[in-house]
Amino acid sequence: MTLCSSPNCRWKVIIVTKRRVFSGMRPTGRMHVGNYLGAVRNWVQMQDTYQCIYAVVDYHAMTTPYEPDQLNQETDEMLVDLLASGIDPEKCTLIVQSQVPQHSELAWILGTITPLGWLERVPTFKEKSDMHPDYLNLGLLSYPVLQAADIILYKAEAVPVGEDQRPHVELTREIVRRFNHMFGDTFPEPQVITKKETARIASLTEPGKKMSKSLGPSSYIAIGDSPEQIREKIMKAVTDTGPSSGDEMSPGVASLFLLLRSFGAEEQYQAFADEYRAQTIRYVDLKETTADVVAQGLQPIREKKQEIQNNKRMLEDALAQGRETATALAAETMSEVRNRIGLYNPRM
Ligand code: AQP
Repeated sequence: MTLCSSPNCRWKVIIVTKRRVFSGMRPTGRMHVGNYLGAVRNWVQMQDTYQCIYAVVDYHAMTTPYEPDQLNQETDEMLVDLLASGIDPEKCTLIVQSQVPQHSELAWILGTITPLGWLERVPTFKEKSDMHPDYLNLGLLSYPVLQAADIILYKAEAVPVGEDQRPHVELTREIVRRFNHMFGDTFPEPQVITKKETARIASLTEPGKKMSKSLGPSSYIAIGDSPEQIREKIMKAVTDTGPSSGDEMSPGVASLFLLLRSFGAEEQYQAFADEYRAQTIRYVDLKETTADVVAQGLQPIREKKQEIQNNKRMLEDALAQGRETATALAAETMSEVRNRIGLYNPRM
């Protein structure tokens, strides 16, 4: 709260600033229902109450094997998927990470204060290096440092993500504490925001693992999949992976129930839950109903995708605006950072 600056005025002026939010999506394949339910649906809701900056994080996509032409294409597709899912450039700032050069500038600086041991214990480093043993690179190890830079470049206070990203945001908080301790209070410690029920959607083919672009198209439902593709994938989904312990559902069955509840009506979910308890459930029926509700739930997104693909001008305008807004915010932060850490400034 502040007082009005006019001499005879006794009005108090309340300046309310929206809390800032950042989150990103790797353009490594089609956006799937794991990305959508775990993160993007939250992003869409937050647009009305927060100042949101959302990014397609193409530098992150370069840490695992990729083809240059494909990266360009995937970035474009991911932008279309985000807009189709409800990301509205009138309400948020939408960018491609590599178009705002301060992301990598700040990442370098943060890299100089991040102990190696912090990075070596990040679970995704181990997972991705096991997945691509011939593609071990420094970028993969320092991925969480770039992610920290992405978030704090905008002094974001909240990061809406799926459960798998929690350790990365925790590391960002550690880096922030270290930076603030070494150079003075500069950045807020960002909070993770997850939707508990949908924070981890399982793979259709390996339900012990999370749904992931890199596990291949049969393991996930892309938000642009046709009803036929959705049906085929769900009918093939793994339901029982060995005997379940006591009353606990197997991960595959639990995953179908989660999709049913996320896209269908509560009564449909309850009816199958009753059958499951009564041990009269037929998984083929559960799969058919789940396939129907997922296909119906994604229909508006499929239609919007088509609309955006026919009007790429709208996407270009949104990105130009997003880049301008983000670059201005980033420049402000970097000017402060450069001063704090003692980089050469001839005017001092
Ligand atoms: N299975 C999931 N359940 C819930 N949330 C998920 N997210 C990803 N998978 C699930 C969330 O989606 C956001 C964007 O993720 P990303 O593409 O940047 O990276 P990721 O987590 O590595 O996603 P993928 O699909 O597994 O990609 P690849 O195969 O390229 O590594 C994040 O908020 C994430 O939590």
